[in-house]
Amino acid sequence: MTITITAFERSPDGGKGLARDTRVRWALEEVGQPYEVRLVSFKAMKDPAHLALHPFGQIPTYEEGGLAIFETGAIVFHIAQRHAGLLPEDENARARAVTWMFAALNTLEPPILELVTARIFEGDKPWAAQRMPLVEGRVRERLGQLAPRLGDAEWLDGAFSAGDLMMVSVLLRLRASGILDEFPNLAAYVARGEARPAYKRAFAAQLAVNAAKPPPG
Ligand SMILES: N[C@@H](CCC(=O)N[C@@H](CS)C(=O)NCC(=O)O)C(=O)O
Repeated sequence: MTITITAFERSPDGGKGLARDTRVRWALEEVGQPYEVRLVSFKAMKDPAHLALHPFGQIPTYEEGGLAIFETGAIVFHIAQRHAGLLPEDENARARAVTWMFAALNTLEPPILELVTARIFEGDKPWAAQRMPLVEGRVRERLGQLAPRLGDAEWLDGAFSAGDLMMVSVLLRLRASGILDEFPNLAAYVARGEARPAYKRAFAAQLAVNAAKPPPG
């Protein structure tokens, strides 16, 4: 059955790989599943046809036969459950890998997104300078907890898993802030993720869509 995902027709990041279709592409590359991509404009994302797939009018979505789902956590989990390569066989290890997926999305991503919003969309507000240390502090607190847990390990819990895929994807959003580099083992962890051939293929695929296009105006 053909897998079709949606992605930005023109990503606001111009192809830096930060749009969330990249993590879905990465998961599909890790498990060796071919996929098709339907590109959608910002306008089309709010049209009824797309809203039927994604009630919040966002990307990515995932369609396969009669199945249509959204939310990258659910999509990557679905891919990982259905195909070997992203979740361990051992039940307990599997539960721990899923735990790291949730930790990435529920515990790390919210303060990181808050920082991205503060830097990109609120930087010109009169209160921005006063608020920024608070927002950065919340990110540093989480990274300061994650870093000793990872320690010198290659991945968060044994072999690379969907938990690492999600954690690396979330941490990548921090790179522009410089904060990731304050935690050398986390920066190295992210670099290991980016060095995976499957990530490189996913990155190249989204870049091919965006490279030649100006960001949406
Ligand atoms: N929690 C959702 C977030 C999806 C999301 O924020 N998608 C962004 C692109 S990375 C989007 O579509 N933004 C456009 C919009 O919200 O109008 C997920 O993980 O899939």
